Amino acid sequence: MPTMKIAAAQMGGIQKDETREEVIARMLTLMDEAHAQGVEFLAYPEMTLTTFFPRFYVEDRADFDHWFETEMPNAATQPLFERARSYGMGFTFGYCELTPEGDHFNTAIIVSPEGEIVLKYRKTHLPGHADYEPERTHQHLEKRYFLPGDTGFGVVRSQGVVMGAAICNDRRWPETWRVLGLQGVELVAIGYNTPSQNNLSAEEGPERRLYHHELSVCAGAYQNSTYAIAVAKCGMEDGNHMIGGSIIVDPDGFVIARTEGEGDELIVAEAEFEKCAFGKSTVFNFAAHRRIEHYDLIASQ
Ligand code: CDT
Repeated sequence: MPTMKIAAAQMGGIQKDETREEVIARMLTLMDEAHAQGVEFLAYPEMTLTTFFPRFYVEDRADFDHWFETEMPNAATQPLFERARSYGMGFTFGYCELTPEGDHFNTAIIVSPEGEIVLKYRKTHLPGHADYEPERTHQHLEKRYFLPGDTGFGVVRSQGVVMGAAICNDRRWPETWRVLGLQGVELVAIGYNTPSQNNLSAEEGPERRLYHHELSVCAGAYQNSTYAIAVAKCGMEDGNHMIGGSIIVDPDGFVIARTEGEGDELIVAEAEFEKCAFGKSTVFNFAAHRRIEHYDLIASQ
């Protein structure tokens, strides 16, 4: 089993008027830094190329098509693919995808060190709402701008490791992790944009959201004996705050690297993938211990 340096490239806020080229320049700076530290796999956040626009309401959702990519790679992102290939580095990032059929998805891709897109994942669990809700202090309109993903949770063996992807809200759902775990996943990459402002409960806030984020990722990694990289776009974005707290978690559920700030920041960890085998062959040996005769409700409701 390979040992590999893996990293999270946390990104500070991407402002509304920031161009794709400006964002890619920031991503390249982090990639260069990663390469200098010997990183072989690098994860960027959900919706890396744009601001988190679901906080904004527009009547005609087509007015927001400019936030979406119609092809990948494209002229703006090509330099990222080329730099990674020159470094022999695999990577993953999230972006907004507009398909030739006119469908809109919140998407993440995993790219091999040869520059091939080896996995495409479209976000399954879309939080928020589809229409303007005046009682909210902050809108969260993912259900307006995206369709629920149609890919399901696939995995791919890349760089000798079974890799899978999830996006932001997916990390809070044990179903996400277990479907990946059942396919033997060893590395889950999760990008997120988690607003710290709360709309509906005075008790929620950045501290509690950070806690629930970390709780979800550590539990998912432990219960499926997999490494996880959870990487934020965070800090102030268009006057709104999003939590940081990017982490790399080992198959025992321990955080082995974490960011300190809320800006562009790289964290690196050494992943010893043979460590995934212990949990997968003992307490989380699914074939030996699961009792699927009692799990029907999970898939039927
Ligand atoms: N982008 C995204 O999915 N954000 C949601 C916000 C939910 S508020 C607790 C998330 O799950 O982080």
